Amino acid sequence: MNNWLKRLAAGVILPGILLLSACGSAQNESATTDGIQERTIKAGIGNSKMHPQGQGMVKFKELLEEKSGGKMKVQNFFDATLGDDQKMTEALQGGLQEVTVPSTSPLVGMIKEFGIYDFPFVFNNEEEAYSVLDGAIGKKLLDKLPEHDLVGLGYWENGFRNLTNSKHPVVTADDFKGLKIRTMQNEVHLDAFSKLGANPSPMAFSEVFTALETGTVDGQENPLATIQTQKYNEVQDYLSLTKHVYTPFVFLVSKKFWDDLSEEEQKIMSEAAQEAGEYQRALNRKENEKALKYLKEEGMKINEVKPEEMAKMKEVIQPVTDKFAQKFGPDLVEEMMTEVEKVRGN
Ligand code: KDG
Repeated sequence: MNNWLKRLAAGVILPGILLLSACGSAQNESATTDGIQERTIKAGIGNSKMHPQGQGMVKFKELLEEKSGGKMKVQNFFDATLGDDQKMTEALQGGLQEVTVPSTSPLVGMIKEFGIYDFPFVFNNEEEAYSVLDGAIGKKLLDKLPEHDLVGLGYWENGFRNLTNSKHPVVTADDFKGLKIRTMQNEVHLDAFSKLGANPSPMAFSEVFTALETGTVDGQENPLATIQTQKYNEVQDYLSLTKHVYTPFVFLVSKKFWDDLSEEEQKIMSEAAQEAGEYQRALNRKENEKALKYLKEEGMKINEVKPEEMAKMKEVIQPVTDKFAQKFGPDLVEEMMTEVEKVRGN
């Protein structure tokens, strides 16, 4: 090849080849991740990475990164490093954070109807809760989120809550009397524990361990996996399996962020939240069983609560439930109870 031809090859043909191959790879990419942009999602929760909720977030990250061909990246923050449930929810509303998965309970000040999930002793098992959460009622409440600058992609599981304390086993309704108990920031929980004769004190999740350690409160209530991962057993002797209420988590996305996503991005984000949620719920059920065994081995004094004693506790609390049913919407409560009865086959 003479010099002229060599120069032509280097100056025209080679860049041409490079350009063509660059187009080719751009086309390949757009064939798989069309309409997906590079994005970084800040996601925060109060629980630790080891908690089933933390593991659910790890799964969500994996799934979204895979579905977006690595373009949508998730940065997970655990242990309330971005703040507690309420603070992170406000950060989503302001567009400062993209995802959080709080308990529904602290959101009741914003959407009062979420309070129906806080009624004690409504669900007997997870299946009953799922039928309400994953059905028409759950959706109706998620549909209220956008008017608060939030989008809900479904419910994950916090689970059945049990009481721990440093004073004595809680076997009967009377045993609550005089106990200083930390509750979530939720009016149903506050009134229910007051009705049982306890002294409830609302507090953000990240403050609970210190409050138990310093004796500011005598006890708290949470699902078993949380009691284990937060190491409450180190500062609490008694664990009573009261299973007094089932708390859902709700997967929240900032609406400001959501509205900026393409349809395809919204679709894969919904799918990732849903699939990670199924994984999280299954893991949660398994880990709660393991946690019970662990807490026993660690020396907590654990007691079951007989069904007739639970029924008595429910009876004491009933005026609270009735009062809030009026506030949250009697028809909605009725609809929830009908759904539960249907699952029970009644
Ligand atoms: O990550 C979730 C926690 O922030 C919180 O919702 C846990 O149930 C909880 C509590 O007691 O505050």
